[in-house]
Formats: sequence, structure tokens, C-alpha cells
Amino acid sequence: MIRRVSLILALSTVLLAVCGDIEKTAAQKVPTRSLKDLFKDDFLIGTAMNARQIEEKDSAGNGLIIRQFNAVTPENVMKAEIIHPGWDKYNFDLADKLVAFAERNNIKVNAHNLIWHSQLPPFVRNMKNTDSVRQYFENHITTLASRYDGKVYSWDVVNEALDEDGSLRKSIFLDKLGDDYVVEAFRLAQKAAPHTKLYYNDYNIEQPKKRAGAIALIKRIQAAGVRIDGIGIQGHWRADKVPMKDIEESIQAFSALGIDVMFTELDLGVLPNPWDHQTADVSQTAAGNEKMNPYANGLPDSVAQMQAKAYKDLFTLFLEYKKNVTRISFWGVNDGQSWLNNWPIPGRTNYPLLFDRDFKPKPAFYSVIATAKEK
Ligand code: 9MR
Repeated sequence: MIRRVSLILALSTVLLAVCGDIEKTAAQKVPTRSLKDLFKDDFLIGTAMNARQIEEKDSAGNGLIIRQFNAVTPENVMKAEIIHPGWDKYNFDLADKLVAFAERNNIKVNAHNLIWHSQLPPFVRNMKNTDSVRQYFENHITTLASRYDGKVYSWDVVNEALDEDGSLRKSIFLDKLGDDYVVEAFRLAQKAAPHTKLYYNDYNIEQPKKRAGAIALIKRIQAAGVRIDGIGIQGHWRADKVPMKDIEESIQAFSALGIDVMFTELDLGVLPNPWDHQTADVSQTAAGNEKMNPYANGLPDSVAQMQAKAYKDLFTLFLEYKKNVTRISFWGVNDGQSWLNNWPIPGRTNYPLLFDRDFKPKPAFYSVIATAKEK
């Protein structure tokens, strides 16, 4: 009898020890500190939210958002194609849900976006008549900007209006409304949303030629006496090729214009690039093969460490310019939810963010928080 009891006791001790270890491992993997707290005196820390998260159907994702971030950008639900599918038809449902979620959790919303050549609803894409385009442009901006004024913190008023050489990109807006359309978009937004910050957002604007185009565009808006509060550098870079010097020069050049600088769609992909140029143009796609998807079975530690170092260098730079840099937003919550799994080659396994597919912090998370001063 005594022997049986001691056997049971011994077994329970072993069991307890094992469980304890499991608990300890799990605890080690759950971040105890949050990005938003660690950087609270420096800049806002944001993430893009997908539709499931906006509907609060992704409990792990929603929990992580509330814990780690104090700014959110809707990844898709406020794009024209979704929110304004017909001349008189608006779908405000998910945008309203996003605003309610953010308010409840003390999170700022950056609304994305008012004017973009891409993801336009078919009724706009096929418009031939200049007056109709002008009417759509005015209705769209005025309706959305006024509805969410005071409810969202900021708007990406115009998204991706520039080409790589710094000239205005060919689009239905440039074609029908002429090259003052960006100024006009900000003028309409300013009128409809006096309590909302107004931003220009684009990728590759850290590159010298495109940067010069962005500077000219901002000066043009300012010269017209129209308000622009900030510029978003999207930050879709490759982890092994982050253009640090261009980024630093851009922070300096844009803040010299008296506006806020933000990094609005940050992700550092680790997969091979099918081209020799970097872009975030969703219309450019390529075919894949196994060589182009080398980490389908997991991220090698060496690559995770390389990415962690790239994130560390970036955040060190952001902190150096914390007077000018007001928000850093990641483009997605975890690696599995990133658009980079399907672009430019569909069906790959990419690892661009701070949290892995199980929402666990990666080495990149720890290297980022290590740059923050303990508060
Ligand atoms: O991440 C977004 C993806 O889910 C959409 O399919 C795509 C097209 O709407 O847009 C992606 O987000 C883009 C953002 O709105 C603007 N900058 C580039 C982003 C990545 O393509």
C-alpha cells in the first residue's frame, strides 16, 4: 500500500514537473511586454486589420491587437471597391465595426484610403465621362471623410499617385481631372474632415527619384493653402535589402516640409524576388516554382536572425528620429495573414512580421523591443 502511494506520489511529481515546464515554455513564448507600452513616448505602433479581425472572429488575433497595438489600419474594408460599390451604394458596415472596436480598445484608426487608382469599383473603372468622374471623386471623398470625421484619427487621402520616376502615375483621375487632382482631393478632405489628420501614402518614396516627386507633390498642396499633415512611407522591403540610407534621408527631407513622417505598411519579406527591382504594385505578379518558395516547411534560424537584425536597425533609426516619426504600422498581425504569402507569386510561405503563424513572438519581436528604453 505504502509502496503504491509513494509510486503515485513520484509519478505526480514527474507529471507536475513536466507540466510546469510546458507552462514555462508557453510563458516564455507569450510576450510579457507590449510594443505599444514600450514605445508609448516615441511613436504609435499599428497593425493592419483584416475583415475577420474587424468582425472580431479571430480571437487570438484580436487579443494580440488589443495587447500590442494602439493604432490600426483597415487592410481592405475601406477601399473604394468595397465601401462604395455603386453610384449611390455604400457598405459602411465593416468600417463602422472597425471604428467601434478601436474606440472600445482605445486604439487610433488610420482610414485607408480615399483616392487610389487600384481596387476601384467597376462602375468607376469603366467611366468615360469627365463630369461623372469628377462627381464620383467629390461624392466619394465628401461622404466618407465627413462620416468618419472625429471617429477616425487620420485618412490616407491619396494612395500611390506617383510613378517610380517621381511623375504622376497614369490613372483615371490624372486622365480625367488633370494634374491638380491630388491637391483637390486634399481640399475636399480638409473641408469634410476638419478634425482628422490628412496624409499622403506611397511605397518606394524613400527612393531618391520618387522621393523628389513626393516632395514636389507636398509642396504643391502646401502652396495651394491646403492642409496636409503627414506622409506615409509604406515600408514593404526585403529583410536583406532594407535601404537604410534612403530611409534616413527621406525622414530628414519629409520632416523639413513641416509634416509628420510615418512608416505605414511595414513588412520585411524573406523570400526571393522574381525581379531585380522592389515594388509593392499589386498589379505586377509572377509565376512560381519550388526554388522561389524555399521555406515552405519553416523559417531557418539563420534567416530569422538576419530579419531580427534588420528590424533592430530600422527601429534604432526610427528612435533616433522619434521627434519626426509619429507612427510605425505593420502590414498584418501574423506571418500567416500577410499579403506577401500571395504576392508577387501566389501560394508561397513568407515570414515578414514580428509574430509567427501561431501568434508567437519571433526573434524579430525581441530585437525590436530590445531597442526600446525600459519605462
Ligand atoms: O494587403 C492588401 C491585400 O489584401 C489586397 O489584396 C491588396 C489589393 O487591395 O492590397 C493590399 O494592401 C496594399 C495597400 O492597400 C496599399 N499598399 C500596398 C499594399 C500591399 O499590396
